[in-house]
Amino acid sequence: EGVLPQEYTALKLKVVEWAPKAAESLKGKIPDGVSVYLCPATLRPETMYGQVCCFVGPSLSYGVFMASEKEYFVITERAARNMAYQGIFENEGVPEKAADIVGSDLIGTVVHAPLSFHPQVRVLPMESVLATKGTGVVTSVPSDSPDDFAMVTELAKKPDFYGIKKEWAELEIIPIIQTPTSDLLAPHLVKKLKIASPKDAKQLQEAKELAYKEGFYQGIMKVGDFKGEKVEVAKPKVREQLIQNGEAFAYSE
Ligand code: A2H
Repeated sequence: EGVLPQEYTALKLKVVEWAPKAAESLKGKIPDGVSVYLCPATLRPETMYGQVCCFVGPSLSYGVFMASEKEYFVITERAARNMAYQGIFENEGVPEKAADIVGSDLIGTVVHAPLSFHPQVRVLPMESVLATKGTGVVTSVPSDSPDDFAMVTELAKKPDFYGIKKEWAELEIIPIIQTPTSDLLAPHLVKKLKIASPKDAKQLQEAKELAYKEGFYQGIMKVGDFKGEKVEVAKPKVREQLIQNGEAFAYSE
């Protein structure tokens, strides 16, 4: 972990339909009229137009925490403690947990992804999601994140192995940011560095650094309300818009 706090944008992906296992395990634990959200932490709010799915660690433990009377968040216990400390929850003190749920039971759940060209996306597995970072939930933007592109490619290749439907991992990847190299920077870099799977950690790290630098310093928005503006300029504006709309909140660690 670095010395400076990381300022994330935590997105609110509202659950539209629980996967059967999640529905079973949560039965009777969520009061009627409550909206439940998966809350991925991101450093790239300006890419949210390109969300195609939402990753959880299949073997990670999550809780369903009460943010307010009407809104519950699916996040790790660790993130819930941090959020409580940061005053994100309505109640003070120890966060109230309505239920426990393992990541694998969430796979297949349909969520609403704010700003995305694909308003409804599925929860899918990613082994490399860390319990020790962010909320343990990661929204997937394969156009601009090499990790995300490598993972959705892997999921579409072996849907049976991962216990998912192939089409859940095959939503169209739409260009969001134009850079001097490409308007689909992550797929471009994954191919160029010959990354064959999410296990190619070393090349993925390199791709991630290249994509982040080029996207941030040389990227131009191709879509959305800030189309034509530099990423550097658009990033805080998209973030503010999401927060104003109640679709995201500031989270740091
Ligand atoms: B980013 P940093 Cl388009 N485990 O969001 C693994 N990865 C996690 C995580 C966890 N528990 N929590 C967050 N992340 C990912 C978008 C994105 C991201 C794009 C491009 C690059 C990128 C869409 N996924 O991150 O270690 C989240 O993915 C590359 C740095 O705190 C989050 O932002 O610097 C980023 O890692 C936070 O990484």
